[in-house]
Amino acid sequence: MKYNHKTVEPKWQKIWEDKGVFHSETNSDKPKFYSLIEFPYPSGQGLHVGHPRPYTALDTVSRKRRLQGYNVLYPIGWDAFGLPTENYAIKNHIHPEIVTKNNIARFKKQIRSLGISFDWSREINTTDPDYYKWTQWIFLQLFKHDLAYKKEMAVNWCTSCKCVLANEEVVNGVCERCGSEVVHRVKSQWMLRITKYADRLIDDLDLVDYPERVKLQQKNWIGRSYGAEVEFDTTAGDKLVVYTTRPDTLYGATYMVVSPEHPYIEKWADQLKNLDEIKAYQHESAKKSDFERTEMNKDKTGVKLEGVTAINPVNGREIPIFISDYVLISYGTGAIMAVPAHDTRDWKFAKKFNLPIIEVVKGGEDVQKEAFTDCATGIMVNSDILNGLSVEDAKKKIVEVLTEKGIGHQKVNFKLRDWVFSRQRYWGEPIPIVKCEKCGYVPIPESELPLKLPMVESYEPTDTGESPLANMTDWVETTCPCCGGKAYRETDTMPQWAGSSWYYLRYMDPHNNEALAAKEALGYWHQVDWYNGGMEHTTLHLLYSRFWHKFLYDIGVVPTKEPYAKRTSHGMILGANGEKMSKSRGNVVNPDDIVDEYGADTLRMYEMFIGDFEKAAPWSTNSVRGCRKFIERFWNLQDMLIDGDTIRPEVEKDFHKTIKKVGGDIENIKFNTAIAALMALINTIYANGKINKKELSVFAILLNPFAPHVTEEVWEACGLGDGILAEAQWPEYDENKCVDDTIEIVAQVNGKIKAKLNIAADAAQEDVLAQAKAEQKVADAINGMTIVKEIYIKGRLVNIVVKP
Ligand code: ANZ
Ligand code: ZN
Repeated sequence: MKYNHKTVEPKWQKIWEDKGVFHSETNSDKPKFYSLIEFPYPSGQGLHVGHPRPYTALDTVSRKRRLQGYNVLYPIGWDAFGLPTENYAIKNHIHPEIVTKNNIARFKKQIRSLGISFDWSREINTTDPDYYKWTQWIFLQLFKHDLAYKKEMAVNWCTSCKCVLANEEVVNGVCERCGSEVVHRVKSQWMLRITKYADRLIDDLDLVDYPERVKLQQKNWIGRSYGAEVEFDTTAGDKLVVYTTRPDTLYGATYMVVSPEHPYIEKWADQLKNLDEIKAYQHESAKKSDFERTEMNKDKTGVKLEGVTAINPVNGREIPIFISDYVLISYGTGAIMAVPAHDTRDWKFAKKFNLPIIEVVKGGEDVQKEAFTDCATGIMVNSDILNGLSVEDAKKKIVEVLTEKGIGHQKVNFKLRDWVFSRQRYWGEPIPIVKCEKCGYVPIPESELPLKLPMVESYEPTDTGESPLANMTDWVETTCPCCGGKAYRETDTMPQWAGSSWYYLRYMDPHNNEALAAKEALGYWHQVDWYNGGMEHTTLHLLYSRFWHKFLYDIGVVPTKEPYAKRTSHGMILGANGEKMSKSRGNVVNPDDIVDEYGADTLRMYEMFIGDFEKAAPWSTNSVRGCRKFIERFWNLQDMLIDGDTIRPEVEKDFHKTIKKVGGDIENIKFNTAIAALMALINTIYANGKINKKELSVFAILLNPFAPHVTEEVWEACGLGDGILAEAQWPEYDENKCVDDTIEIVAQVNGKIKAKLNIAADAAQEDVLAQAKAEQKVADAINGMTIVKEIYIKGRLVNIVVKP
């Protein structure tokens, strides 16, 4: 009988649903396992083939863990507020609520067709008032703890979305979402004090299992730096304070730079002889993004202040002050001491403006030719009391001296800024605050939550920068909960990141009306055990949700310091040409078509087989067919079936090795090599010509996490066990039966035998080479030489060709 996925797949999806096999219980004798994928944004385009990659990956893990006896929570929901829906709604004159509903229905149908083992009874939707009631509640707690505040400030304004953006949403100077120009605008904004958590957001990375690259990106984004603030006297009388990470280089400071926005320019206006030139420069730099301004390789520009100079406090020398756009007002003190000998930007600036370059750390390049920036080596020179010290010691000493004199002190700075939390758009959570003329900003009582988004006629953004809600006088005008006087509702809404900052908690207890989740549920599920998501969220959602979680921990709502115990990150799926899939490139693959033609199991297998899970991979329809063929080969095992309730000796080793390999690889996100092992095992079985019931049951269980439908069908058709496969037990392996057959080979360097190696008969070339190089005699022979070639003749020898 030919395998027909069109009847088999819907059949099993229905059985799983009817039996509720993927429902997770809050409380169970089994160990718990909470696996999470980043919930989708239900866009108008529907699912693309990138979505199933992470879903299938954690589905594979979740299904395996269930077979291993875990109580697994693997939930899904919709992150549905936000701009794309709103923009679509405006264009097509359909209310965003209806657009959202339709998009969700489509996504849901598509996701269901993939046979992912989500617990649909816990489905959530961030635009549901029963959900955003708790988003608003968390905001109120932040407000009460002085972590939400309103501030007039220069913000990033997307000229196309007509909306402010958080720093994290500005990528390479343009809007992360639409790619349009981002300019600065002064606006009154709601802000969240994420900076208060900066230290803990770095330090607590020690508590979690994240890929090193994710930790590093977060650390760099938060940007903790240790340095000092130093005061310079000026001829204008005011003291100019700088932030420096290299106070040791103070004797080499030959000029100073203030940011074009520095308040002293205004203050010193009367004394500045070239004010017009300075003003013109300020005007030019206002047009540039911070990204442009701080680019390393950009030509350095600036204007010298005529009429005011500064005094270097350690040697009394008079030094000039410049304004230049490479110094930002938003960091440190907005002013620097410039040390051209040891800072590359200062060096370039000094060369251009012909300023003295004084070496104060010896041990590297000629500082007239290039800045010497290394601070791990090098000895202080030309620095009076610091001469002869290492950089580290010099830093300590100079800070001591400056502190004693009262003109400097140690200082820790962060790159991280507070989170701009309001958006001038309609399709978001209303901010539950009113403004009263008498009482100021007043939170609405918790009993009035959710504060529902009112229906409006027009939700077009306005050029004035106000949210469409501002036009709804009836809704805006209200009474003050505090004094009963006249008050106005906040008309800005929350950013798209709000609902996703805590959604993983709601899954623990999604229908609770009394709390965001019951204490018992929070206590039982504790934290997410394994979270997979995109690298693009490392400094956005991942950082924001860690911040909210820490706050909820501080106020006693959640029991853990960190939301996610473990994080993994998938690579993107690219078009067949290796470029990003997009409509304009015409290389988009629709998963529905693949499911229709080859089946969900094939799509799933392919998504897991496509390559290293953490790396981007181009789509290949040929390999899709290869996966379908493998599924048919599995299906056809039924034709070779014989009786037998133990694994036969001739295939025993292959089975045990595969059980070990597949289980280990799934846990280590090496899905592709797990599948390769299953492919190898099926070849062995075909070569053997037979498979008995026990063997087929083991094979079916191992394949089940990847291809759940076809394995259930074979399980049932061949009567491989009681009940359905989803309720079976993951097989155990015997370590003794996994030992490889070993063989002896020789290791040569330039054709001369250096050692004998015992290697696994089927060891991969790279492993054999590594083993050879680990031999002392081989290592000695190649030490200091250049490797020209590495040869492995399978089962016989390794030869490493080297030359001096
Ligand atoms: C003197 C110096 C000498 C510096 C030297 C570096 C090397 P991080 O690590 O990023 O904190 N800086 C300070 N405030 C700045 C601003 N608002 N805009 C642009 N640059 C600023 O770097 C701190 C260093 O960046 C500071 O240390 C300062 O230059 C510069 F051999 O001071 B340094
Ligand atoms: Zn009031």
